Amino acid sequence: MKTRAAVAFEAKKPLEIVELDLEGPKAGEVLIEIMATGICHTDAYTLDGLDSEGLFPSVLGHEGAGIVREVGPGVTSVNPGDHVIPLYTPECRQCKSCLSQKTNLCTAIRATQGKGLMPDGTTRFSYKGQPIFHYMGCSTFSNFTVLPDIAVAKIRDDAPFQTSCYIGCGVTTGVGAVVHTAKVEPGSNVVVFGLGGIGLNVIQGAKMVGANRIIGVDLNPDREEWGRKFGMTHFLNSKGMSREETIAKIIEMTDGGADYSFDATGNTEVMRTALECAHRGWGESIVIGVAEAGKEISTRPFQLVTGRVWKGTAFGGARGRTDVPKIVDWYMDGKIAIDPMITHVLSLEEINKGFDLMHKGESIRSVVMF
Ligand code: NAD
Ligand code: AHE
Ligand code: ZN
Repeated sequence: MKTRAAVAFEAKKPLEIVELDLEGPKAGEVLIEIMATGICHTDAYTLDGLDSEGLFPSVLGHEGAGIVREVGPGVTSVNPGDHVIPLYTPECRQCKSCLSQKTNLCTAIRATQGKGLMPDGTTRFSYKGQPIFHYMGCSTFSNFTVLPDIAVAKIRDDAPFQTSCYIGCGVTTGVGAVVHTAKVEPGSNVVVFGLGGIGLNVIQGAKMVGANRIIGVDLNPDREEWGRKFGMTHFLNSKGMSREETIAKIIEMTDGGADYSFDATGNTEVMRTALECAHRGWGESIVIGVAEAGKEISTRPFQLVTGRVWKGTAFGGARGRTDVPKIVDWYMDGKIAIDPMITHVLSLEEINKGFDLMHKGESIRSVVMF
């Protein structure tokens, strides 16, 4: 079949809207009509050539929602007509990682996914006879895409696509980092670095679980108003502040340091600041941001010797098929907000504008509707 898609032919070049050839689902796979997709900073990072796993030409996008249109042989978990969210972190429920119950990082298809291929080692997309790579196993910047059935979460039919697509990455990552990874307790002091599409969801997750002080840190002063909308109690504009000054200020604001801090910037210097502003003896710092290829984090080991804990989280620690439908319920029941964070709704033809808005700090989430 044919599908309209925004293709990343080369790094650092705008996406091009073209008609691709798409092979139908093979055994264990499903064909999904993507109805809406968000644009996450990780898409921009890959398009900018900063992802060590980045492949071109490819169909980017990993924050979608859509409808199953066809299932391949052997698929029993979903049916045509089901509303679904594609999962870049699948949940096979059979691999060592899934069975461990210690991680959400299912390993069933990770190797081929990182190579831009389906589990059988081939791609379903092509353009003028040349293969086009999948991205994060999702490729939601295409009107139709194919995924393994272990990488789709069935969701309720009454959730609007325009907003529920954001649960495919940003919402689940931010809220999940609080609930699943950090397991923030009521009354905790929380510090969030980077109040964009992910950080604001950390804030609303922290509010949902009853955190006491929720301090947001950003260089963009406009983000103060955004943070306050979702439960931030204090704001620190760290522009022009050294690491030491930022840490000292946060220690003052939290009476000794953060119980939990989160990096949602992807900046390795900020990750260090986030760790070092955590409370001596017990503070935990969670790395959410994805750093450019080649970047490394460092700190004095003394920071860990004296009880701070450095952790990371992918997809908010959520087990996609199990947890994503629950997060959709939280949204539909009003426990978390999504609508105000969707600042721009674009057509596929306007997708590059979504990247520009993100780089200029003018959007929280842009969503493309097919
Ligand atoms: P975004 O562009 O919407 O927001 C980033 C925010 O960080 C902006 O408000 C920006 O002003 C702020 N910022 C940038 N540099 C800063 C600094 N030095 N100090 C303080 N604030 C700073 O991006 P997003 O979509 O929210 O994504 C944030 C990060 O999370 C990215 O690195 C993205 O790749 C990553 N991410 C990780 C996961 C995961 O599973 N671990 C999932 C989604 C996104
Ligand atoms: N491919 C990169 C790392 C990119 C990365 O860390 N991705 C996150 C999700 S970001 C979503 O917006 C993730 O889930 N990582 C776990 C995984 O298995 O990819 C690199 O550095 O190679
Ligand atoms: Zn993402």
